[in-house]
Amino acid sequence: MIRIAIGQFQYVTEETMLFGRQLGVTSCQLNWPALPGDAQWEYEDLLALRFECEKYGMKLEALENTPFDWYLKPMLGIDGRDIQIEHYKNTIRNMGRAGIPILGYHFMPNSVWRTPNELGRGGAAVTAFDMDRAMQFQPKPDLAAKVDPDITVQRLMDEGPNRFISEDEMWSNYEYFIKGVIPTAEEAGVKLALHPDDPPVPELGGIGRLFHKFENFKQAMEIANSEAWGLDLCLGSCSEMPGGASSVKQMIEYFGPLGKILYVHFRDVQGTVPKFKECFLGEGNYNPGEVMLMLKKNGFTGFMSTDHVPVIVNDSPWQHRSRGHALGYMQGLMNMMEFVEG
Ligand SMILES: [Mn+2]
Repeated sequence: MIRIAIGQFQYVTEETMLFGRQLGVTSCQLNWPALPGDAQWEYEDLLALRFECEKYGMKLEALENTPFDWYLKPMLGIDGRDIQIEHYKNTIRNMGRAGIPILGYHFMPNSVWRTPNELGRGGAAVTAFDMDRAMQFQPKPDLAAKVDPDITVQRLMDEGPNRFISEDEMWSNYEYFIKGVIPTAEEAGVKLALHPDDPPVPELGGIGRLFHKFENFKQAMEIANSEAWGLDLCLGSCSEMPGGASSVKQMIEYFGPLGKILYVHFRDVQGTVPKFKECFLGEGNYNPGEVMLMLKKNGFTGFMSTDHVPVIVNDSPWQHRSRGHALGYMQGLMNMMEFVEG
């Protein structure tokens, strides 16, 4: 049964949980929850987190992203990756025991890139990406000019390969990582949900990117070859891909019937790579009603979460106002969908 979740927060607080409940939401998903540990999450902490959500009448649907540096070495394919993979497997096992069924992850060693915010509707601040403006952060061929000496990935690259990492190498890193962890996920009854690259381009900062086009998700699914492999289908990231709405539809029509869409980030952008900006639902590349209906018709039965949202005037740090709009928008579409033949 398709359902809506609140997401994009690290701590379970009464305010967050009541906000969700009062808006009629009974599912939640945390991003890199603030739990103890510097390499893996422990069973007792995960169980306590789940119980804390349930105390407020919220189902804990998924955790999205362990801290990035817990699996940076496998992503970069450098020494120490086997130890990190062992810790990651322990986290998966502990999640399974604690009854948390999905772990979201991405495979971007240097993470999400944005250029400075732009103005959206009515002057709302929205995040944006413009490859022209990002070029200055691309390393020179000899890596003499550093991207950012403070970021962990640059430090690891200096210690490790100290050179570009090609898309081919990233494929080999992905294969090593996913084949290392997925048997454990199967045993533990936990599914691993892959988030697309954001922005979806083949390379940034000297590091190849894999999940920027349809064919590559298909390839990853074939490499993993497992019931535990699936997608965190970020509609925003898919909409950023060349083709915009047609990329979103292609992903849903292929992976939906295969049961590979584990959950959905419901957001959109205006424009596609090399230049786009985020926006409110209903003014982006795709029609939200059409896409939600398409998810249903293609067999999707998971949860849909808010993702990044535009910054509305006088909003809170977690953007309650903007999230309230996105959640209400989605709920209205859910209601309308009941009147449409599946
Ligand atoms: Mn997303």
